Amino acid sequence: MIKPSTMYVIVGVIVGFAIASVFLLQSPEIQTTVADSSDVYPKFENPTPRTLHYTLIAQDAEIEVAGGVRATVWTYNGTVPAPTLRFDEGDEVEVKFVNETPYAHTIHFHGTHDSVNDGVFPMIMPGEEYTYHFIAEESGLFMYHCHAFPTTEHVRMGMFGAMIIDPMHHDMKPAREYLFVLSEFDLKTHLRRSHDSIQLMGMQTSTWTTQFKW
Ligand SMILES: [Cu+2]
Repeated sequence: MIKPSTMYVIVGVIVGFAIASVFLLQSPEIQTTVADSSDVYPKFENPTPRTLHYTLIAQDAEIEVAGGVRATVWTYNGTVPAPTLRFDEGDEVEVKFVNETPYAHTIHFHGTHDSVNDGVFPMIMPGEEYTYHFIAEESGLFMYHCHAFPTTEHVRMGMFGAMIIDPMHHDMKPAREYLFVLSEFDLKTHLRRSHDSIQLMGMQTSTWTTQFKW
């Protein structure tokens, strides 16, 4: 049984919140407006956009992930994570992609791109080249990665990196800047390479897990 004094407090709090809510909703400072996409991702004109050319090469590699421990990985340009790409908002970007591996790969750039430059399709087959074009927008820090299927496998094998698109207007410049690209190699994972292959979206692919040697 709730004591009458407790009940007064509960009712008082409820009534207080109700009155406060009515006043807050009427406050002109918090009137909502209709947002469109440019409010969420403001875009600014770059008066001097550059045209930037990059080459990323899909390469199988073996890298040292800890003292004396080496892992077989799939890479862009031989490193995990892949090279960091950096542009200014509004720059025109051209990325030539060369696939030197025995598997189909792509480069999927996060952000908004038309389908032929978004790197989900088409698959770039072994020995093929493909050039992606896009305007660097919206500003922000993004991931790029292989989107060949199964995508999680290609990312886990090492095909990912960071892409920074600097905004045209910096309200405040950083005193120092650090970029962390986090990933994990689990040394306790059983060394295994499955030769079972699976059919996925009409493509033949093999199942790999990261292999270690030490
Ligand atoms: Cu891939």
